Amino acid sequence: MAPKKAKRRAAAGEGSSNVFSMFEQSQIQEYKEAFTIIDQNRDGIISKDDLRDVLASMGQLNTKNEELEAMIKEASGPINFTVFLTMFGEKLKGADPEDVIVNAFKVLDPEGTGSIKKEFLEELLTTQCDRFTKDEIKNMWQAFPPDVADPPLTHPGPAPHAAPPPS
Ligand SMILES: [Ca+2]
Repeated sequence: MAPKKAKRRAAAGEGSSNVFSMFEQSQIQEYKEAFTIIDQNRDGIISKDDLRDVLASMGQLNTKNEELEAMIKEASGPINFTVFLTMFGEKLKGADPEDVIVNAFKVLDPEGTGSIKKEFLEELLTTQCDRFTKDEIKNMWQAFPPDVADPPLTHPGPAPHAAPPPS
């Protein structure tokens, strides 16, 4: 972690310090949907309990407390939507993206198998809160094609295609 970097970011962001200005409206909508899925009790804050409930609702009942805490500790305070978006914004700017991606990955891979099943992700997205429609799922896989090999989605380390998004 690099608190100094975060401060510099805030200073450099003069005039564009609003995190919402970093994203397209459509991206914000997508993050909002993800946030709503994770915020199980709909109080506008993602807590450890929310994460645990998301996983429990998928039948993953044995997520370690430390793993949940590691996720929550990514933020400096309560994770409301703005903080959630800021976390993604900072990652997109290149600050510690690997750690965050790996941590997010671990939440979706609680057994530490090193892969996320396409079916698991689909089930999560279509059964929770603001459910994805079949079309939305289709669009998602078009945007982020799952590996056709088994296991479908893996984290082998920095991926060659992990280029920064065009700005
Ligand atoms: Ca909540």
